[in-house]
Amino acid sequence: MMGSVRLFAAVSPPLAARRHLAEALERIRAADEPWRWVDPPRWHLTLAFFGEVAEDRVPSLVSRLSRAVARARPLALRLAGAGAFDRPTRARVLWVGVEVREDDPGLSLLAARCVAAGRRSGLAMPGADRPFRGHLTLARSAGEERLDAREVVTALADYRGPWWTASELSLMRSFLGPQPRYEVIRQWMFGEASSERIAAHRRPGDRRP
Ligand code: 2AM
Repeated sequence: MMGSVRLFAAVSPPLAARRHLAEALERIRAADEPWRWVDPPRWHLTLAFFGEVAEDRVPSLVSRLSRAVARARPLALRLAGAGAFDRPTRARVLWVGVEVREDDPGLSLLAARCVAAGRRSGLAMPGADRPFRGHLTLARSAGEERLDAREVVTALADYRGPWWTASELSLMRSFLGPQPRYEVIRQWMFGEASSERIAAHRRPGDRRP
């Protein structure tokens, strides 16, 4: 029987951005216990969620993604502001936003190309009909519970992290559990499909060797 893997494509904030945000969260976290907070090393910006991918579709997805990334150019990003899904009064997901310098459309363009890569590989692309909203998930409610996130969202509304240059896309595998675990399957530098390298056993946020 053929297996499947749960995959998504993401951009990982560098250590400086993680540290800055982790510091800003310290006060807030202590005050809000009902949230299940995501550990900073697992923080990422999802560009496309592929869902469960049958193993025989993975090679097609990998080669299409590598071509999509080859067309991307480095972008200046910072984490900024906050929000909640579905909405702050009844929230299941608490997130910080991402700001792209000079509203460079490159990030949403790359996200759209990743979604297209999934569709052309025959994937159903759950949820991809909604417009791309760049965000980094900070916390989730336990189960299906809806929480009042107004206080946290207000506390983070003016948050602005340090700028960084995003230049790498990761294809990540997700292992479900109380705290989902992620593994990097492939990484590509923007504009350099030929430099694809296999980087198993690394999580976003791990230091480079
Ligand atoms: P989230 O950050 O908003 O929770 C791995 O599950 C990643 O894929 C998460 O970052 C998650 O987004 C994202 N994702 C997008 N759509 C999803 C979906 N329909 N189901 C699960 N995860 C999804």
